[in-house]
Amino acid sequence: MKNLILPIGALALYSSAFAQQLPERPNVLLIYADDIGYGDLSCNGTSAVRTPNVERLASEGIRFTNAHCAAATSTPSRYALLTGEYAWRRKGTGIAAGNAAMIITPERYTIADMFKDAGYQTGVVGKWHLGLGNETGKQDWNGVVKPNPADIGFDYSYIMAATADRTPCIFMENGKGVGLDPDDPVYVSYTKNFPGEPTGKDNPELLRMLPSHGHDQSIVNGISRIGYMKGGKSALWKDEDIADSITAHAIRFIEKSQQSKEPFFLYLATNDIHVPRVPHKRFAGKSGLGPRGDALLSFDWTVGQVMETLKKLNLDDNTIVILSSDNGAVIDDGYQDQAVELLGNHKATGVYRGGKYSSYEGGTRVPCIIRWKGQITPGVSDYLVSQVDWFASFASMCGVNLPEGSAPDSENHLNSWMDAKQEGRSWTVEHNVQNNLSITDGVWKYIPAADGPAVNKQTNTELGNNPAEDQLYDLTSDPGEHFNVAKENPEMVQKMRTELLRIINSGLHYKSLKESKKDE
Ligand code: NG6
Ligand code: CA
Repeated sequence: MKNLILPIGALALYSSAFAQQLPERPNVLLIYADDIGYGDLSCNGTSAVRTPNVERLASEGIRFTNAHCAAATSTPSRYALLTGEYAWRRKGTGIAAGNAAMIITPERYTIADMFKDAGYQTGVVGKWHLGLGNETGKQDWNGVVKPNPADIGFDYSYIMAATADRTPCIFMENGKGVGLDPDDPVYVSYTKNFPGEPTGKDNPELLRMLPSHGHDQSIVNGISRIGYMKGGKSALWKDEDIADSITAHAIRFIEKSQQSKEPFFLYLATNDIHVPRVPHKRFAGKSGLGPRGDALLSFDWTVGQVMETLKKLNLDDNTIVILSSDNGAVIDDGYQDQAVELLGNHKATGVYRGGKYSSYEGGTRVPCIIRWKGQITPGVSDYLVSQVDWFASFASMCGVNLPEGSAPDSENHLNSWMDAKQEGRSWTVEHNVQNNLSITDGVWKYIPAADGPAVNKQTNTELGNNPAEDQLYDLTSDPGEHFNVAKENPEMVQKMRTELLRIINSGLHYKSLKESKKDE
């Protein structure tokens, strides 16, 4: 359908060179964590929690030490991953409410469309956070909400509309609420409460975990959320079962895909380790770091389960597994879950400064592993790579010609994904929660002077905003961005500024940042 709109069309042509190398198109399993920081996974060396399944994946593949998501929060990172376009080029791509309209409109050509054009079976399971339906706040959650992931290339979806801390607290399968009883319809509002419904603000006595900031509206499963909802009792998720449910549906998708000869692309977006962190009792209390550490164990379990499934189905050699995260680490993100108190020596962002929301490296430098048994030589890559490039890189692998105007920021770096010795990107733009941009070439990091608070006081995160001066860091000698060397290196500042402006202005759909900020 999109090919009608975009006349050039996507042709699933297989380049003869690649076809020679590969007997079959590989399956692609993308495991996308939520809020897991660079240092949270033990393969990266600074975690107080062992994540052995991820360690094994890393030892069998390439572990990237300089991989970036496109933004320091979820919605814009996911937008960029799926569209191949930096989210700051588009208004309305900031952290989405639970009742937001679908942010990626059906006429956009997405990475899922690309895989479909290559003949893949496509699926998304887990956290969505990219809006659903045509109009914000106007969804009928009791019917089929459209557009949904099926309209942007996913044959199958089993998703949480937004996040675990946002209403509606139900899973949606192919656009429809799962387990809803027609006699108990579900309603959602982000403006006012439904009469008679308790809230975290007014009824803290009903809560089993108190918010630390925000998160004081409707109560579901003894936890208050962002947003209001009522009804839908039979469909409400139990937080402690979310990881099991997501994992089971991911495994089912993989198993079912084997009934067809076509390969699969599965975007498996975990809820772990986003707040509220309420892992299953198998993990509760097991990490010593409280629910945040326990959620890491839960994430690792999910990784183990899907890896076991691949093995059992004899798909190891024919499946590319990628693992990464949507933004950097945050410790207290809104609930009193002891994450701060029990942190100890755990370094969630590794040596990197800032974290989720931030322009500093802790915001977007995330764990990243790719494994393809028999094809990728295990190793470590320190080269700069970005999630925004998965689109063009996999399109190249599949031999799909991208329609003109699609994936404008995505570059084909298939070689650097497949070979730790191959250099990656020249530059990548980092995007913080205030929509402030910075840029790195992997060695230098430039953060232009920009308005915004220095610190997110709620989460205690340094955001990197400094209206008074430019910042320049030498990441080789100072990966923690402690010494601003902008004044000593005016030429480098100028060079990076020029490059950043060139990238901004190269956008096909560029609106000035000021304009997009106004629209947010
Ligand atoms: C913030 C929430 C935070 C989290 C974040 C989105 C408050 C005070 N904080 O607004 O808890 O939900 O949005 O996280 O409400 S993300 O990983 O999905 O981007
Ligand atoms: Ca996130």
